[in-house]
Amino acid sequence: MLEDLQRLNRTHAVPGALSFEEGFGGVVARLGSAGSEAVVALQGGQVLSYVPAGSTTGVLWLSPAAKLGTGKAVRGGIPVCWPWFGPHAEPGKPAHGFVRAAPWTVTGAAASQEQTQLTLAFDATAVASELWPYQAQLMLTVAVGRSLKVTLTTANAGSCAIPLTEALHSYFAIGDIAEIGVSGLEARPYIDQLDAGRQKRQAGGIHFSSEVDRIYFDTTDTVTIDDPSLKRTIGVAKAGSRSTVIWNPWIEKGERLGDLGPEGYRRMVCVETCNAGPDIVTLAPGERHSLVQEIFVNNRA
Ligand code: TA6
Repeated sequence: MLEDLQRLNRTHAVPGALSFEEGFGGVVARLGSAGSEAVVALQGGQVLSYVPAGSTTGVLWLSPAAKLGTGKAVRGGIPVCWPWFGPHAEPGKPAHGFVRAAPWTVTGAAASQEQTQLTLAFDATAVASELWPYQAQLMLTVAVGRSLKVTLTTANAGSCAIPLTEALHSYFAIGDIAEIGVSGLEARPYIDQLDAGRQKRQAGGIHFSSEVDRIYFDTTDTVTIDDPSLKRTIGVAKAGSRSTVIWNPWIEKGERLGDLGPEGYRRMVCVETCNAGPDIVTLAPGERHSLVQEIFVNNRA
């Protein structure tokens, strides 16, 4: 690992803006700009933390059991779900695709007055055909500054059209799930994953008193988390996305997952920028598509 770190810092480090270090048992990039800071794991291209300037509390929730190199995705931060969202119809294929626990490569870094940017890549041109019979190049750009902007770009490098579902599966840190409200999806249709996939329509804002697992579709809306106990709102804007998933496991599933920590379900909510459910992206040969999530935080006095 030391050699990797030395090579990465020699090749891509930007003094005062980007460096590579050991973290959570693996290699992570630490990037900052104007008082904001993010940590990104090379495993999975996964943003693990984001602390905006002026905040003391991180915006992203991370499991207390977070550890890289276990062969499993780290719970928390922003897992990359690609090239399919959720469970796969074929047995043996991993839920949420096959890149969120895989090694990614650093391909670029840049720093300006306004932001610091890191680019990672995953070569999906030689995946075992029984797992995924297509060819693509995947790029992830993380830009930290006044906001955190994550862009996942898929380029079809093969000769067949690629059907794609995907997500930036973001876990947000909150004071108490029972006190927050999520707005921006009023009157939108959604698939209720906890009610046999029945299609329903959102009435008013979203509040939590049990497990919630919903794919809102046909929506390009910005979603806002209002957190009275942490005295802040978190805005989740997006582009290249027609679906948003809202998820909290609540008590029973939270305990079953086993890596949320004591009462962990109370401290997190997922607002996921996706193309999922009926919102399938079909990428023609040579075509590229970007899924973008931008996170803003407003702290109240
Ligand atoms: O995005 C919500 C969801 O699909 C839930 O159904 C739950 O499975 C969650 O993702 C976490 O999935 P994971 O495979 O990371 O445990």
